[in-house]
Amino acid sequence: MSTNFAHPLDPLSSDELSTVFNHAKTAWNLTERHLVAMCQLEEPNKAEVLAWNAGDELVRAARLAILDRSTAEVYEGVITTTGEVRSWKLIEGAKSPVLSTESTAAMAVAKADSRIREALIRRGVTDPDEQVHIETWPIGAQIPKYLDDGRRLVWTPMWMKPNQDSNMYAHPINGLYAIIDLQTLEVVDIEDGEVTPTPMASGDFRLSQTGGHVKLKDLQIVQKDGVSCEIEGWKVNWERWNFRVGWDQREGLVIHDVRFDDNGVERRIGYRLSIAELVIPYGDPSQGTYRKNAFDTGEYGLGNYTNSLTLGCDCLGEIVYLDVAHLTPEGNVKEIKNAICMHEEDFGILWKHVDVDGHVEVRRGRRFVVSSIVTINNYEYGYYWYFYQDGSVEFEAKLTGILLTLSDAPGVPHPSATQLEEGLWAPYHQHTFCARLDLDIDGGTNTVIEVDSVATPFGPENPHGSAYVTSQDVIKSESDAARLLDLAKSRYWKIINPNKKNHVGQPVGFKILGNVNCLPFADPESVIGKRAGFMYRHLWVTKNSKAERYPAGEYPYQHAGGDGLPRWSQANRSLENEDVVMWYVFGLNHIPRLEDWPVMPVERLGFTLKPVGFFKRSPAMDVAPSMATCLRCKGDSTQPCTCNH
Ligand SMILES: [Cu+2]
Repeated sequence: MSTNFAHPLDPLSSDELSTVFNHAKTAWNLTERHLVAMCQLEEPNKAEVLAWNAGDELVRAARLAILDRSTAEVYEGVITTTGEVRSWKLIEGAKSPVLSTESTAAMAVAKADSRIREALIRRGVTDPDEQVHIETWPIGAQIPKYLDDGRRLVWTPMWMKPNQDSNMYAHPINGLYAIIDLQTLEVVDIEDGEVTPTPMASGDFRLSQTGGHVKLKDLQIVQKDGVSCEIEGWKVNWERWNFRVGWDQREGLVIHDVRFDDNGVERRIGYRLSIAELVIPYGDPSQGTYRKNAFDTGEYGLGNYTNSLTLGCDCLGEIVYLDVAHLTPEGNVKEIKNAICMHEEDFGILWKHVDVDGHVEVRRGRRFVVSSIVTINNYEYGYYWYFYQDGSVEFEAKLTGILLTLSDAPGVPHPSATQLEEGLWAPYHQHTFCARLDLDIDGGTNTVIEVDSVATPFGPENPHGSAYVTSQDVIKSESDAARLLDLAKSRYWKIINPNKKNHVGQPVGFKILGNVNCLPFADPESVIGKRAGFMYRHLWVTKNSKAERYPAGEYPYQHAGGDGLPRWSQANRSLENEDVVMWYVFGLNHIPRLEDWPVMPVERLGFTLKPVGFFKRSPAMDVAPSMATCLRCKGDSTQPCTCNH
């Protein structure tokens, strides 16, 4: 039995993963025909976690989704590290995410198929084994009628790799796709359309190819007195913040139990914050693209693709890393070293004022960063959580990597794509994220309010025409809780604790502020529109339920649609002064630029949780001036610099 955890929300350790899998094998008679689709920490109930003290008894448990390859059925079970089975059942109609083992096998099957090989040779490939890379994608759109009998299918975009270090995305092979049954590993159909030239302009990006000749002087971030954080296992104390870092095979990075020390009073802000789904619908209707509507979280398990980070490259400064582990489909433990990076960053000035007599007060701001990066085929996603000295928490997604491409005969127009080179196109697409925010503002029961700014009509209340007021609309129940942003009203949403008032008699709260956002262009009646119905609103609020974890449901792969937030909301549960979850949907409408090629400079989007009436006044006032020696005034390093540089 393994007990190497310090807290109920610590991610499952390597020992715990292998222990639960061994128990599961015995308890559920798992054989080679079974694959682990997902293994997650079975988080105890919130009340149990909040009441837990170090040293208390706790039996840890894992939730496993098991794929039976012989029937393509999915079973889910919860089993403890002591071998006690808490549940085990068939999930009717569920389709497992594509597992790495299955992808590898499907690629080999496609490559070995004589029809594919001949079709590749017709397209100018001289060595199909060495010069072609095949990807296995879920069919994210209509499945051909004659194949739509419930089987799990992948289809296979293919790329030419003229040399081992070529960027294959510069050389998409057009008009050739295998459709493979993941269960039988049969090529059930081959779509072999028009033969068009494969674009051969280079997409090279390796240093050995680009030279990287633009150089700057070295920049070091040194904390000579050490870091300002204390990290005990997965718990972080920094500045007045404390929280726990978590990690999940499906969601990747998770933040738990966020608290802030407000002049000696520890106040709860968030219980569990994660990015619960990421879906990328593509907008080009051509054969090579219309099926590309991947749920990177729900269909792949984003955490599986977590990078091992490199000091000085991915992260700069005094870094603390955390390692994570997960189960492979075969049930082996895979460890990812340096999976999560934590450090402090200088973040410019926090606040400043020069008084009439010339007196200067200025504070430099610092932020604490927890981050992780995944690579899923062509794209990289960085998830960054920032904690600020003004009481704010920010999530930022960093999008980089390589544009997904298509090729076509020179001269054929693609109005839903950007031409990068002759015959090489980058289709328009949207990256749509959904954050699941189980916030607990000063306690477990909260209310969400929509705040609009509204101009007062000319008249006795507004004689000069400049007046405007805010109107507050309490989101009372779930039928009322799917909302859209409105620029004309400067709309925002806040979550308050109606039971706790600040010194001016208003309920304490936080608001959520997005930056970049968009709405989907896929028709709500399209396959992707139905499967990702959550995309059509920016905010959803639900009553907290442990069973409601992902906005498009537990198993979006080939799902008929309608699951997740649109379905749960129909229960129309009351949301006033309840334990609620806010789901914030934010997207980047990506119209590719030439400058996004061949590797896209980081694009950023996300949201900030800002206190509104949570504190009596700015918590940044308590921050001491920085004492670093100013290189310009060469000031005394025990005194704040006043030279204003
Ligand atoms: Cu993009």
